[in-house]
Amino acid sequence: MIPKDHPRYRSLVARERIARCAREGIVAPEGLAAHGRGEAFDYLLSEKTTESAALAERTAAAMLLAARHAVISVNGNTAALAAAEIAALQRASGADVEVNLFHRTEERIERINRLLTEHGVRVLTGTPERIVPLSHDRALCLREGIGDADVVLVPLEDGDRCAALREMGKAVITVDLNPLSRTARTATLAIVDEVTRAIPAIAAACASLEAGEAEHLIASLDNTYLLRAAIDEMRERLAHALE
Ligand code: PTJ
Repeated sequence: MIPKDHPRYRSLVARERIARCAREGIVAPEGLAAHGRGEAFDYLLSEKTTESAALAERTAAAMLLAARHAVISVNGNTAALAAAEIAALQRASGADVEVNLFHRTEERIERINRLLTEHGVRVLTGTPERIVPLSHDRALCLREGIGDADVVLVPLEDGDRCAALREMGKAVITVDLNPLSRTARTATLAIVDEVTRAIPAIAAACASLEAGEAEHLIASLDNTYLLRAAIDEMRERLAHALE
């Protein structure tokens, strides 16, 4: 039992959840390493949503709402940390949700589908096909889901699939605490924020975008500017770390 007044309460709760979901076969063992990398970068952001991340989150909401067909692609780490938040974002944005895994097994797909459903997500299911131009199993997706989408939100992604989805002409939004990752640099829009802060912020923005704001956000989207801003925030934090 983690005491509520522990200074690292939120982080310890997230760790506990990721570890439990790894034992239950929802999170891949490799997902534990990915989580640790995320934690390190979050430290450099003081574990807070920056101004540039908040702008990216509003832009993501605009893109999801303007899409012909938006799909949220969920992996093991995202399901473990943010199942309820994904359900709320689905309600706010009308996006479809599909499970897509790097370390794919049918058993993990089923477990993640079940966890998401228990939290109120309507998960697309069907027969996956090799549609994304990749040599590994991330090529597998649903023709009527990611296959048909024009906008795909891929939190905690690996760079390969992000690039392949872009090659297919899709707009890709990612949530990745590492602004240097291939995913962040290849995405149409990278949100450098922790997934449990980012997903609710996108959902809140879906409900609060004002008339004309969505068009403006989409027209002025500049991913390189957003990544530079995130790196600047981290550099500032390091420069003043011991003051
Ligand atoms: O469930 P699977 O089989 O699809 O596998 C999922 C993982 C995460 C193992 C797989 O996609 C993977 O290997 O991802 P990478 O290449 O390690 O990339 C994950 C990125 O997410 C890294 O850049 C991390 O910094 C970042 N990250 C980790 N935890 C969080 C995060 N970003 C936001 N919020 C987090 N909680």
